[in-house]
Amino acid sequence: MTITITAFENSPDRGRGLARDMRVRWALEELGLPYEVRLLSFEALKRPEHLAHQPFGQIPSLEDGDLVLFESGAIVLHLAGTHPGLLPEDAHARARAVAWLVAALNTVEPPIVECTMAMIFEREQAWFAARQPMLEKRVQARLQQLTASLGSAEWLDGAFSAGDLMMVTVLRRLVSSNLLDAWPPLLAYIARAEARPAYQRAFADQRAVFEAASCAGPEAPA
Ligand code: GTB
Repeated sequence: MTITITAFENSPDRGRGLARDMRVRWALEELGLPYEVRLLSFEALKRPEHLAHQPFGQIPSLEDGDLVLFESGAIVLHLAGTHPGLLPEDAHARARAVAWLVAALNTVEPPIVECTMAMIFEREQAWFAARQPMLEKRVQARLQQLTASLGSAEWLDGAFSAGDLMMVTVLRRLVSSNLLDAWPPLLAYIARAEARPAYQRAFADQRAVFEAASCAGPEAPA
């Protein structure tokens, strides 16, 4: 039975692959699994049919046979746990790869989201100038620690894994800021990941949704 995922019909990221369906698309491509995409409007996200699949009214969700799943981390772990290619066979190496995936979502993504959301939505607030340096400092602390962990290695722990996949999608949220500029090893790490054929296919597929929507009607809000 074909796997189905959900994604924005009209993504606010304008085809830059920053929405969280990208990590699921990329995992599916790495694993060589065919899939279909159900595109949803913002209104459709909040309808009972979708809330039955994703209780917070968000994308992505996944249908895989009888299984309906939400949360991009749980979805990538499910796919990586049921098909070979994104988690090592060795139990300890597998546990460490899972740790990197959880670290991406739980330790690295929160300060990045807080900082980038402030840049996008809070710039006009009176307190923005006072608060932003603190938010950027928190992001830089994580980037410094991640750079130290990566060292001169290609990937975070041996072969490319679901941990790297998740970490790169999290770091990519910073690409339109200058916050990665001080960390050339992380820029190279992201570039290595983006060069993977599976990433390229996933990126092109989500980009095609944006291009089709741009041809079809008015531009989505930035
Ligand atoms: N923890 C959940 C997961 O990992 O699956 C979070 C899912 C989530 O935040 N989904 C967002 C969503 O559906 C889309 S990805 N939002 C609609 C809503 O909450 O009503 C977040 C996102 C959106 C836009 C950009 N962008 O424009 O750059 C980047 C990321």
